[in-house]
Amino acid sequence: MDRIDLRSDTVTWPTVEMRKAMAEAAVGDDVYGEDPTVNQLEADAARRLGKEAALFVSSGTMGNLAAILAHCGRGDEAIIGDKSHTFEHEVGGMAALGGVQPSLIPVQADGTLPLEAIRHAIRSEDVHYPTTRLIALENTQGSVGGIPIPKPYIDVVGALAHENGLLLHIDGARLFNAATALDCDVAELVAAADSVTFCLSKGLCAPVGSVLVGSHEFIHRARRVRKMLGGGTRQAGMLAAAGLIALHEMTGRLGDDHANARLLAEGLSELPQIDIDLDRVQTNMVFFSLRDDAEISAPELAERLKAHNIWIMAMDERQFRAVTHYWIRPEHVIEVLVALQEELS
Ligand code: TLP
Repeated sequence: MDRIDLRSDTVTWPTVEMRKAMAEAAVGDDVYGEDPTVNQLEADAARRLGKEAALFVSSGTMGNLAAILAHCGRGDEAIIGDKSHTFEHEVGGMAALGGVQPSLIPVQADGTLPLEAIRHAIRSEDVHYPTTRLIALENTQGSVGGIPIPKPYIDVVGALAHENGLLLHIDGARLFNAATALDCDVAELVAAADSVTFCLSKGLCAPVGSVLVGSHEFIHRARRVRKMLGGGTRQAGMLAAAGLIALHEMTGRLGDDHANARLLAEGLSELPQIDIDLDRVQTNMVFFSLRDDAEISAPELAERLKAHNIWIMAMDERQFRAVTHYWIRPEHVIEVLVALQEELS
């Protein structure tokens, strides 16, 4: 990449191997189910996540939306975190396009939704009430710092869902980061879920795409929703070819990104103008803020860093988010720390 870009892991460029695989990909018409590379990606992704079937979609947003629309009908309710990406950053798609009402539960600092609050939110049968249909979790939970949600909690939420005739969806945009941090097999991690979305295009470096997994019957319905959303693509094998490399070769190296996030976090903790909670740095995200006495705002500092070829996200007047990924090496982290020290002194 041509800059040190820590704004997100979505900024990653495809690797050289991906570009080559894309150029050489075997293709067909995927709406007819005839693209061999897409079919391989879907089969491999389903197997890897321990589910029956998978659907290649153009984004994490589309995967979550297709899942919600395939699980829920209009007027149904989905129990979901108030700081979840699906609720906050997906343009209200579940309500706008699915007529699905979110029932919001506060996301805790550890990324979980309190079990008692979930229990309380499940509607009983009453002529006045909407029908609760779905519980949705996010793993890693981005808004609280990319915190991985462990299997025992997911299993309990899955059991709670199923005992009450509900379904469990996981927005696993960074699911492989969670599995890496928890040192847990990814299929075991999501065993309790009825559907899972994971992104190929974040830390895994593919240029486009996410995968939605679940039962054969669910994926059949989700495929129809994807078509309705205009997401039925033709020679998508060009994209799936990069996705296959993402799935098979890039998932194993995410620990490097986590180590770089830790390196950055520890360096930041030495800077007197910065506040950071090191315990919250568990995957590839580093949230930190300027102390009250720092004489510069976060957006101003982010702007100044561009002169050092460093891009970082100011979340508000004081807070930043930095996300490590394949294109960030330890020497880049050192460059960032030196530039910050220079700008803050
Ligand atoms: N997140 C992006 C932005 O949209 C905020 C980022 O830079 O982190 N689920 C989660 C947990 C996500 O973080 C994202 C993207 C999505 C879903 C949506 O994925 P895309 O961008 O592929 O639609």
